[in-house]
Amino acid sequence: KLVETSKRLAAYQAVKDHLLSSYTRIGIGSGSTVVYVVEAIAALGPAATADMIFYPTGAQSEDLIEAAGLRLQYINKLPAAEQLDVAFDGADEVDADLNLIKGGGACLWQEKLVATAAKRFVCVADFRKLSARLGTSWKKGIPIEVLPMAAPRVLAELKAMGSHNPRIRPGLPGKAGAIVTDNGMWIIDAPFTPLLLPRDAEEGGIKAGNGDNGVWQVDALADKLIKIPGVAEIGLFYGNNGLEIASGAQKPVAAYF
Ligand code: DER
Repeated sequence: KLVETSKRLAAYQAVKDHLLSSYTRIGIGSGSTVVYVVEAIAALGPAATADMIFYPTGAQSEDLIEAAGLRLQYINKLPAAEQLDVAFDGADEVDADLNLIKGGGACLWQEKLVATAAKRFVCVADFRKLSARLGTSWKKGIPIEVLPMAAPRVLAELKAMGSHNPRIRPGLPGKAGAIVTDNGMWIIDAPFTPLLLPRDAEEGGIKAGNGDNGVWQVDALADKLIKIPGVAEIGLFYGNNGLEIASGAQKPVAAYF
């Protein structure tokens, strides 16, 4: 109950603070917290959202938008030179620099696509998600979307990088075999020791942070993971100072807990 209340409060506050009436293009993430974001937007009433178009990050997100009676459009229909005004999404873990682990719902690829197409990225998460460093509370590992036939080699590379027991995410009851994402891919969850922040190294923390003695800094790990052949996208939204999800993308304007 407390968690659901926290999700709802965070969602309503985020919409109040960051859905401006002048906005016309809004990204909607995936998961259970973003359900409250859509609820809060729908609660504004049809007149307030009449000129707004909502861009989903997967099948669940698409259903949320449609069920709320909001206008739906897909990110591939957004002219490449243009951006969304804002994107709202959840996270599995948020560190002190607003780096995120995402992908608990296996929607990370389209989530990152939409997030990087937005001028502003607003992360909405309940109090459980905030921690000092990524990997402290979210123990399941960094979600990585992979080409199924590349999975064995990606697993081997992750082990060589110091991941503890990386594994292909199994299907839920009723689905034999691996989970298949909205994009027809698999998810590998790769646990690492908590990821260092830039300030750790500066403040005399473990100097390396680049995999030496098995300790990684967020951006060093992200840069290595994305280059593994067969990796389509990684569930790390990161930046040295706040969230630069990808070059050119804006840092997050806020995270709500
Ligand atoms: O899969 C994702 O990245 C989702 O945003 C997920 O991590 C958040 O899910 P929750 O809001 O249900 O915790």
